Amino acid sequence: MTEKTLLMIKPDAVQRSLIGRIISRIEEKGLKIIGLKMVQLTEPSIDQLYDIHVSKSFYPILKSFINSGPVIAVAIQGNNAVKVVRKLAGITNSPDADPGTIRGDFGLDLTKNIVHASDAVDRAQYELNVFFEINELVEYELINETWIK
Ligand code: 3AN
Repeated sequence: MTEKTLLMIKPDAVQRSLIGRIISRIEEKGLKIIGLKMVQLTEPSIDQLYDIHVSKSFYPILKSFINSGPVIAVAIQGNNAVKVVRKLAGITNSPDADPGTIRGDFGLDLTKNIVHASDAVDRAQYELNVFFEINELVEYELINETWIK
């Protein structure tokens, strides 16, 4: 089923010049990028993005890390996009993430774990709304779409 999801490239990956390599993995998989922007998130928007974590003990560290520099928001569409992008990202704790995944290949830390990926369709919609106006998500066809699904 076609879904939309959000991948956020975190400040560590931006500073380490990994933006292009991470976006390439999305494109290579056959997923479609329907929105893309660099943002320095405000503190209220970090709280909005991570509303389910604001009361957790690790939240101050997470918030300060996300606030430490710009991030890239990537809006993605494709078959089972939520699950597929989570698999491409790898599991949360980078040292445990499998080689071949973004975190497994590029990360060594739990907080500085390179990317965030939405974990459900409704959550993706919520998180996309943190970054994008509805009219900033672009409807278009890729010429190779019929070869992918
Ligand atoms: P994911 O991004 O894989 O869905 P979540 O939503 O459980 O992971 O956690 C959001 C972010 O919070 C993680 N990407 C990680 O940076 C941070 N985080 C999660 N658990 C911890 C923890 N126990 N200690 C420090 N940071 C954490």
